[in-house]
Amino acid sequence: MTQNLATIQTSVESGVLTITLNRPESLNAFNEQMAIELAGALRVAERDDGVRCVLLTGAGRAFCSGQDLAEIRSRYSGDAAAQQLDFARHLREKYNPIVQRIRTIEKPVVAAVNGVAAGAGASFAFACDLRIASRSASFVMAFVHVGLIPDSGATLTLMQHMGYSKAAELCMLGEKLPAEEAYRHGLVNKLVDDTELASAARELAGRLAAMPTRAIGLTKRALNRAWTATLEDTLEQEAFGQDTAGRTTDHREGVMAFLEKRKPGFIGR
Ligand code: LHQ
Repeated sequence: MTQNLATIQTSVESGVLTITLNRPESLNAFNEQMAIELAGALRVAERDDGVRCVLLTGAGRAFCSGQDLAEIRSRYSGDAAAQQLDFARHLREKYNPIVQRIRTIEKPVVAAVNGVAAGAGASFAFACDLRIASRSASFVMAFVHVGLIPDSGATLTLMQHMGYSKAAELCMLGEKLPAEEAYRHGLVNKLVDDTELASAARELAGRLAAMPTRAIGLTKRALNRAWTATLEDTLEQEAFGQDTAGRTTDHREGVMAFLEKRKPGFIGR
């Protein structure tokens, strides 16, 4: 079932919710309407048991060019202090809820990076669990070129994926990072030819959607918490997660399938 909203397109197939950012004329620049629609789609994904993987991609030649700079042009006529306050609220209301939901939804979220991902558009891709990219894709920490700092979680997520040194280089110089190089640095999980991206992304997302969703969600929670936790906290988080995963039908199915030498049929519960 495909749904066309003003700025995004969504479709669900075999447990995969594909969200396509759909403002190709501005390289899928993120505006107020997209903030509402993307947050809404992620909310639905979180609640709907039929969705077992989310795939985020862009229409046309880009993934997302970040904040729609044309939309905020009018803000530059006011005084500097007022603009500062606006920026913080803008982030808290429009961007942060999306990044939070991508990171906390207990289902795998995959970015299919089909072209340039710039500014907050890159941050959205970094927030996803996995990134599959086409060879012509790229990442640009464009913030510095407009006198801003990286936002939407990128100061943490980029460093998690690449380490401080490379993250600092990309953020401070704002140079374009081609997908091939991103792949070599571990930022991109899988690199494919442009013509193969859509099918390879569908294949990867489909594979994830057929896996034990509860276990994957609890794994994601444990991985995210481990960043700021002590070993003691981590062991406790794993014990909690394992206790929950261990009570699922999918756990039982996985063990029985192994013992009976057959392929498991996971149902996501
Ligand atoms: C765009 C955009 C765009 C509008 C391309 N907006 N039209 C948070 C809090 C509050 C405020 C500020 O921001 C943030 C977070 C952020 O995301 S800050 C960073 C915002 N993004 C950028 O600074 C990136 C701006 N875009 C670019 O640097 C380039 O367009 C990239 C490197 C993405 C792609 O370059 P090209 O492949 O050479 O494409 P292009 O520049 O020719 O763009 C194609 C069209 O898309 C063009 O329109 P036109 O009518 O001339 O064809 C651009 O104006 C439009 N476009 N990005 N963010």
